[in-house]
Parts: sequence; structure tokens; C-alpha cells
Amino acid sequence: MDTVHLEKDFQEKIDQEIKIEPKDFMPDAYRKTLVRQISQHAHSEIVGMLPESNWIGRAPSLRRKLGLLAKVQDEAGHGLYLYSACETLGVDRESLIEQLHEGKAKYSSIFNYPTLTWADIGAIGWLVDGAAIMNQVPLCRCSYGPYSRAMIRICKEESFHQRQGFEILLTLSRGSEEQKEMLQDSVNRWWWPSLMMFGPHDKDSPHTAKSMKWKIKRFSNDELRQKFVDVIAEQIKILGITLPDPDLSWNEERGHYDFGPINWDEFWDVVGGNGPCNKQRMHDRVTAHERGAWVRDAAIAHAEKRATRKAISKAS
Ligand code: BYC
Repeated sequence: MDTVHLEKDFQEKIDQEIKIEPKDFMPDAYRKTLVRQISQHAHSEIVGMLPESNWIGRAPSLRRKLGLLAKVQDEAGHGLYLYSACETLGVDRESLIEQLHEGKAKYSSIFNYPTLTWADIGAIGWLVDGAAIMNQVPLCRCSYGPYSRAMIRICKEESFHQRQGFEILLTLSRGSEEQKEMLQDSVNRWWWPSLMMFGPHDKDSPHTAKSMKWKIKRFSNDELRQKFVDVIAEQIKILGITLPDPDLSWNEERGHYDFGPINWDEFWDVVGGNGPCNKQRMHDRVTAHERGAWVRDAAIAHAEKRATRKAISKAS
């Protein structure tokens, strides 16, 4: 079959909600988009472990420490599912990681902000994982099979993370004046960066139209951001604090909350490598990778030894 027919069949399959699997025909641009998005997503999960792990040694109780440890381990698992899904598209993990370490690959802007207080761990769970879920639940229906299946498992775990985060904040909201201030300060700092996680406005988003046609994305950046604002503007009432946006108000006509302008200069600065923690994050990732070299070498040596033993016992 020629390329024109193959591409027509491919789009028809997508329109009929039939998943595309690794060995199926796919246009190069579709493959490229998936590698870009899934690898950025995987990098985000792995870099996302850093701001939270900063508080493992300082968690206020054993229960909190266990919860946080488990959450950070979950993020590592998410990274591994996603790198594996990406490898089904014909790229190898080592080269993806190399691109990240050389500063050539993007990861979510949100992880370039510092975690200054314990409340930040709650705010990350509630707002950052909350934004992640809003964005990622539709990805469970992504047209590419391995990505959609990875996302089902990831979303289940992310939902638990979000509840854990909210519970941390709820406890602080019922605490001392100092704890309430810490809570408000943390939400003030994480709110706008959380809105930026959804990406640029639709009019400035070069990839959205194609990704929606291919059913990689099911909603645009602005649609998801609005859904997130609508949910959080209600949930925050339970915490007895406010969002740092004087323009936030319910719009009866639209049936949505209106909200103020996002600082896109700050967003592009952070994406471009100049956020408060970009350099530290990359330094920490590269160091962790180098320190883990012996584990990878040992695993390869062990696999080789097993393969040799198997070959010898087969031959004898
Ligand atoms: N940060 O055309 P657009 C997590 C880039 S992990 C940095 O709208 P697209 C979690 C974008 O890549 C959170 N860069 O792109 C982990 C593109 O640049 P390139 C990560 C961003 O792909 C641990 C350019 O801007 N989630 O949840 O259609 C603990 C134009 O954008 C950002 C995912 O990765 C950003 N925020 O839409 C807790 C989900 N936004 O590639 C939580 C999967 C945009 O042309 N990814 N850019 O150089 C997606 O859903 C989509 O890729 C995005 C962007 C909505 C993020």
C-alpha cells in the first residue's frame, strides 16, 4: 500500500477509536510527537522526585515520612513506565536521558521551583498532582496503546497523591496561626506555576491542533486549565484560605471561574532554563545518574552471567 493510503487508514483507525500499537504503520510526525511528549513526561516524573525528596529527611512524623517516601518512589515508577512506552517507538532510553542531561530535552516547568516549607509538600500533592491528573486522565484515552495503558496506572497513583497532599494541607488549616500562615504562603507560591503546567494559551500552542486530530490530546491546554481552576476554586473553601488572584470570580454566564492573567514571561524563562532551580535540578540529576552507574553495570554483568550459564546448560 502507498503512503497516502496508509495514512488514510491510520487516521480512520484513530477516528474509530482503535488504538495504534508499536508495530502498526504510523506517520513519522505522529511518532515524533509521541516521542517528544512521552519523553518530556518521563523526564518530568524523574526530575519531579527532587523537590519532594528534599523533605523526606525532615517530614514532621514517621507517618508523613512513609507517605512521602512512597510517593517519591511512585514517581520513579511512573518515569520507568513512560521511558518503556517511549522505547516502543524505536528510541533508546540512554539517548533520551542524555538529551535531558545535556539540557536539550524539556521537562515540566513546575519542578524548577523550590520547596521551602513542609506545606509545599502538601501544595505539590494538591495543586501539582491535581493539575497533572486533570491533564493526564484524558491521556488514558490517547490513541497510542502503550502510552494510554501506562497512563491508566499512573493516574490511579496520582489520585492517591493528590488526596495525600490535600490531607496535609487540611491538617495545617486546623493547626496554629503559624501553620495557617505557612499554608497560605505555600499556596500563594505554587498557584501560578501550577496553572503554567498546562502549557501556553491555545493560540500560542504549536502542537495542540495536530495532537488533537491524532487523539493524543483530547482537550486543549486552555480547556484543561479552566477545568482545574473551577475545581480548585471550590476546594480551597474547605481550607479556609484564598488563591492569590484578585480577578478570580464566578462568571454566571460562562458557567466557569474567571481568573487573572498568567505571567508568560516567567513561564518561558523557566522553560528556557532560567527558573529558580533549573541548574540545581540538572546538577542533582546528572550526579544521581553518575552515582548509579555501578548499579547499571552490575545489572548488565549479572544478566550476561545468567545468559552464559543458560547457554552452557543448554549445550551440555
Ligand atoms: N513545562 O504546543 P504546546 C507530573 C512546551 S509530570 C515545560 O502546548 P504540547 C508530576 C512544550 O513541550 C508533569 N515545557 O505542547 C510528576 C512545547 O515545546 P517543544 C508533566 C512546556 O505538547 C511528579 C512548547 O512548550 N506532564 O505530572 O501540545 C510529581 C509548546 O507547547 C510546558 C506531562 O508531561 C511546561 N509546563 O502540550 C507530580 C503530560 N508546557 O516540545 C506530578 C504530558 C508546554 O515544542 N504532556 N511546554 O520544544 C502534555 O500533556 C503536553 O505535552 C503539554 C504541552 C500539555 C505539557
